[in-house]
Amino acid sequence: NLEARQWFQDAKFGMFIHWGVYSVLGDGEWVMNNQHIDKKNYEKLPAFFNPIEFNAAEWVKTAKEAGMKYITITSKHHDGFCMWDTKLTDWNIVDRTPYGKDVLRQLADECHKQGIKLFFYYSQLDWYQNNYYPRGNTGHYSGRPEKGDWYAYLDYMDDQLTELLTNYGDIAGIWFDGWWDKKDADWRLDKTYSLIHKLQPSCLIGSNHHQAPKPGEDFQMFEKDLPGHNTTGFSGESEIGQLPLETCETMNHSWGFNLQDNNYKSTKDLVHYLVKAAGYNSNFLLNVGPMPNGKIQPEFVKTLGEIGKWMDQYGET
Ligand code: FUL
Repeated sequence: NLEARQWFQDAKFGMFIHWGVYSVLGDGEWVMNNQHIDKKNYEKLPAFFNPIEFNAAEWVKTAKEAGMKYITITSKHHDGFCMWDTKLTDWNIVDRTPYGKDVLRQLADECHKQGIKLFFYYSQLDWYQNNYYPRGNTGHYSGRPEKGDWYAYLDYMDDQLTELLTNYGDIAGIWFDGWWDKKDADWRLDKTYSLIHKLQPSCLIGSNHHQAPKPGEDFQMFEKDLPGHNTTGFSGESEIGQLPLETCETMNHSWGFNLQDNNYKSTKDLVHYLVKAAGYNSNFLLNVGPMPNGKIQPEFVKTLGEIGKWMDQYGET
């Protein structure tokens, strides 16, 4: 959808949100894999996830005041835990946590109310579902059985995307991640992508597969690098295509909440990056990893406020 791509092309600045039951441990969103936690032990985590201080209106306000035009939030990260009221698994926030509420619903309602666009990050890689089999390069400590039905997993994914694109109003895009875990698998991307465009024609599709754009995609992203650069080692195969561009970056060194990561980038550095990204004709998706209580940490809120002041003065509206 050309109009949607044009909007994205001009959006410039967005807020990335990594939030899930992993936030409880304060050790990033890869903690299940990095600490070799199996499913049985990881299943204890949702009981501790009770973000009673979560206030969607506040998050949206923080993003808008920073000059951001869209929000991209993890609906499901690699741990497979679903942050919405999915009917396809009980491995979700409503069925497993004391909080018991659908946070994507609250955020979607608030985004529509305050007039900011919402994207869903969706991890194709899944360390929880047994049908994510054969396994790829990660998730080998999960204690899952050595069997599973790959096409049943792909159906599960399509059915979840159908929920996300049916029950939450207009969704500006799906931000896929995790394809790289199994580069040689039959991901059936054509089927999934056309399903998305059928459900919501203006929903943009992007994938963090670190390659040239694939058919059906609407924008191209670069992880922690400006388009055409490869300081991280992720982007060696990321040939720049013809689509609108986006680069994502963290405010410290972590995506998910990390208790000990105090390596905060300065307001000046982040503004520089935003301007540089714009010079590459690319949007800048700047990440926050909210805490398990539902708040965005004060260090981030402060910096975002300062960026907002700069945007008020020098940014386009
Ligand atoms: C990566 C993921 O593995 C990270 O956890 C994070 O979500 C980042 C934005 O993309 O590929």
